[in-house]
Amino acid sequence: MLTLYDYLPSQNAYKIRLLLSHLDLPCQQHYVSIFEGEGQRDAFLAINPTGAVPALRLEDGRTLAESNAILIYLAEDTDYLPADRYRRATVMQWLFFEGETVQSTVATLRHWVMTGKDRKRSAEVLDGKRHGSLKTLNILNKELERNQYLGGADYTIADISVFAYAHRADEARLPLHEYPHIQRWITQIKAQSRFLDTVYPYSIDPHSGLELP
Ligand SMILES: N[C@@H](CCC(=O)N[C@@H](CS)C(=O)NCC(=O)O)C(=O)O
Repeated sequence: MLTLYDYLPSQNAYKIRLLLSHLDLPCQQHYVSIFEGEGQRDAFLAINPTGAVPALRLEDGRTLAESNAILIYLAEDTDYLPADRYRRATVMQWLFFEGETVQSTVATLRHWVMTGKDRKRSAEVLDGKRHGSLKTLNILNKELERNQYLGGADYTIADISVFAYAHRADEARLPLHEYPHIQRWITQIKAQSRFLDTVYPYSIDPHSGLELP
């Protein structure tokens, strides 16, 4: 069976849980207490050299890290990753956007706000993150005005990836309600078969107020 190295409040890990749910694939979970430094121990660094979740252990023992790489692996030969060369590249386009832009803006700001770390950051740093987050939401809103889903007419792992943090942007004190096309897209994703609605707040982990090691 597959093993997901997981931390429940992680929306990067939620991406994998959501795809596994759509695919109805069984998987065992191994929880990693990232704020207590468990990710930095040798045993986990052997699985993911960055020390971050999610990571996946395949049935044959090989391991894989980076949420978007795991999505690509699991989605191969399914409707969630198109075979067509151009359409596949547009899925990658949005996966790279997610990894580079969504994670460093909306996801980071949400983490800080939800764990109280925003109070330890300077106004200048917070303003920068907020500005970057609003720019990210604007890009997504415009794209979703043009297209039903990211890059086209079909729901793919590009949507799963970006959805993970984008649909929780209000938890970063961002005005998600001001983006009508993102709202429409969220509603459509929530209506997908075997959608997984369970999201965990950082507050379930008493250690989440610590800075990551
Ligand atoms: N780019 C990575 C980011 C993973 C990441 O930042 N994971 C967080 C939880 S959401 C983590 O485990 N952080 C612990 C650390 O970086 O030490 C991905 O997409 O998987």
